[in-house]
Amino acid sequence: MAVKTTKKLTPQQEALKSDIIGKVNRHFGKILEEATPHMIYAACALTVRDRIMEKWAVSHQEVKKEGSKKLYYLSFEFLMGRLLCTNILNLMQTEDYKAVLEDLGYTLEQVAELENDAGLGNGGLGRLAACFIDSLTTLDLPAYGCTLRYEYGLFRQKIVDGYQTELPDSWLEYGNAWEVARPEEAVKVTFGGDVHTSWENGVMKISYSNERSVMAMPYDVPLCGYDSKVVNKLRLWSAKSATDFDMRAFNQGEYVRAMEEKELAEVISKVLYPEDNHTEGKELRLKQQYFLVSATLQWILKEFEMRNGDDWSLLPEKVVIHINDTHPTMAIPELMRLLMDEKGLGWDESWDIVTHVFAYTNHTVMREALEKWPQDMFRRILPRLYMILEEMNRRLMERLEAFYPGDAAKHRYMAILADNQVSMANTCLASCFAVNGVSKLHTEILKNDIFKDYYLMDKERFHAITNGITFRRWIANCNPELAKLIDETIGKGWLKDAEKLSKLADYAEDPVFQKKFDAIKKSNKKMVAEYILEHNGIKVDPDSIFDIQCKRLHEYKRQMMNVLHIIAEYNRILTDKDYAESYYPKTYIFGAKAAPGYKRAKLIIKLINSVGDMINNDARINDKIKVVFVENYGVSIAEKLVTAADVSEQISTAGKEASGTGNMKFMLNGAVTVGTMDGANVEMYEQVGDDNIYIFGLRSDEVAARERIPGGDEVKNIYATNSSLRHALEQLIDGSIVPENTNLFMDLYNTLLFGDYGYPDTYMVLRDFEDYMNIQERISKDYQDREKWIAKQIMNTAMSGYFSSDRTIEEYNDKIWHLTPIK
Ligand code: 26Q
Repeated sequence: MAVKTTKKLTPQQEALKSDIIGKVNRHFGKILEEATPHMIYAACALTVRDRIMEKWAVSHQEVKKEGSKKLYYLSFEFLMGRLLCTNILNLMQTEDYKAVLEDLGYTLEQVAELENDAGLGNGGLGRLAACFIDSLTTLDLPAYGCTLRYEYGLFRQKIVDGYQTELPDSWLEYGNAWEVARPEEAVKVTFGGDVHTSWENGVMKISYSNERSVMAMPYDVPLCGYDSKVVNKLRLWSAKSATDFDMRAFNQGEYVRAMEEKELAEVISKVLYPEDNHTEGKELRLKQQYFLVSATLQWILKEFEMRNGDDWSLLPEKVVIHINDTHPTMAIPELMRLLMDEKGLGWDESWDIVTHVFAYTNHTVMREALEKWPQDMFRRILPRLYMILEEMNRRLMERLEAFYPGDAAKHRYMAILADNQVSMANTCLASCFAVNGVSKLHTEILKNDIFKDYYLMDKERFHAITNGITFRRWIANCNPELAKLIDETIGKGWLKDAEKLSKLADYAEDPVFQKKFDAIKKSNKKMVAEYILEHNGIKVDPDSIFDIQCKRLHEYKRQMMNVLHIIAEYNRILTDKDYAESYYPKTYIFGAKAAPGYKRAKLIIKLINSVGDMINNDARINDKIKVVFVENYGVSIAEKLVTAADVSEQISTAGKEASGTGNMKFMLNGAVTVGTMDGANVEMYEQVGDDNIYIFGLRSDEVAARERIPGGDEVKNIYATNSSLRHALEQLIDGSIVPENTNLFMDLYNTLLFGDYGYPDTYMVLRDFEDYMNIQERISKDYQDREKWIAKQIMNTAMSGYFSSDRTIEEYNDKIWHLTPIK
């Protein structure tokens, strides 16, 4: 731990210090000298939580007094990462905590590192939800995030012999300092059984038999905004056996059976499904979905009733519910159920309310990610919801017949229920008052392609809202030196008004500013080099070009193209003397988790590691190329990597990456992007202009045209004419990379050249390769013109203001939510 400083504390800091010591005493029963670093962390977190709680009490009263409309953001993922530093920053107390901890012999960074990441998400979609809640709160908008309290978040990745292995992420093992349990607000969620209908005075009554119930127990994490008085919360629902609440089973002597049921019930919130951009019809996932949705809606209605009584027609004025991708779609039929079966409303009245309450965001156009459930499974687990979907579908068919008369094929693929499947996207499209894509290009694809026929029925409902990231985490916290330099150069306002960053453009060519900017990048690169040395045992040169691709591993993201290109560069260094002499050293850094069942993605991880072993240990290369795979990529590792990149790899097949948000994090921290015209890259290009981004490859319409034909001839021709690509491909299967197992990468070779269903090169890796190779060569050259390059980096930071999630949230609010900021 750090050496104690002797700086004098201010009275406020003295008070904070005794608060922290007080927590150590009272919470852990220890004196300061006996406290472990982890206790110091927890004590700090508890003092922060106290401060947020004080604000919360006030903010809560304001919302109540004003009767404000509220947003409930439903998401199966909230990838929060660590909370200590963001909370302290948002409370504007970073300097105080730093000083006090130093006085106690620690640094804030050391203490912050002791917090487990809350890894309750797979990737982009989950991290977006986390950025949104920060911006919502900072903009004083009343909002709740709602998700599951997974006991295990996204698995921990351990690389063994170059292969990914998965370990459980037991993030709650030391408890969670931020959450507050609310047992008094637990609700019951019911599954399965038989539904009985009867009529009483002309009103349909629903009853159940043989159903099973699970209790949903809420835990609240209060969240404060940056320099704001508002406190919002993230509500995490945890599954608890109903027998804990209802002791009947015990009285009947069924102790063991009761315990078995307890296990079965509590498994619901046990673990986050680790697939992203892919769905599989797993029963437990279906149960998770209903569990979150039903618990949340019961709570929403209870809160509404407390404030507004039972005039349910006011619900759309007071409540907006956002569905983060289709995963919480069951909220729609569940609200129908609650309004009809529990509150006694008729179908038409309920439908009128439901269709004014829900908004839906789509995050992917990948076919395998469009959620569909087998009808039998759905009916068995959620019989009443299924009945409601049947009626929704019947009425939908009438609407479709009116709009598209006689077009049975169209009705069928637009249906909620068809081909023995329940379509979640169609359920949303049939019910939500707003639908949006997450970048301009992505929204165009929704409107003109995958949701075209719904778009034509009601165009006004569709919105393009480009994603964003919170600048508080993604620069102020992760790159404090750069944030400080910006403060000194253009003043402080930019953290709340990101467009102000554009003033930095005036300094892009200023030698003094350039020098400072470059020194910060260099020092971040040194820090990452140390991290790599410690964790990978690989020595990398901070003066080399840091070229980074970190994101989930997926074929469409094309880590494969990156590796093939590295192999080609390596070959060329070995064979072309002039090239070798002029080659500017490069460090290629990867970070990626693969879904545990995605074999090919896992093989690509092995390939990256094997190529790394081959190159890093080849003396002939003379350390000119290093390839590093950073294990267990997640939010906290991203916070380091994004600050240290010279080149940011955003190379997905055009049309496939809905937006991307990692691209924005790198840009903000002054990396130059090499990318395709995909997702938000297109808008980054618009912001920085041709000189400050490296765009290559097929455009999305060109990709789409190629997807309509098998494309074998084109691929064969590339194979025949591009010898460096051909050579790299052959090395996949000739034992060059892993001599003891020649066949290891055969599947990768085959899928590129022959494809899975007669469509070779599904993701256009081969077809974009040459363009990629050329642009990489240009980057290496341009990097060496230091002044020009640093100017490009500065321009990237300067023009990134548009990608603040504050802007994104303002757009959602103007176009969709219509919330009023709390005074
Ligand atoms: C669904 C059903 C069953 C199991 C898993 C899933 C599932 C889980 C996660 C399906 C998809 C996801 C995640 C999708 C995702 O992260 N999409 C990304 O969203 C980002 C935020 O909008 C975009 O920037 C990315 O482009 C997009 O890939």
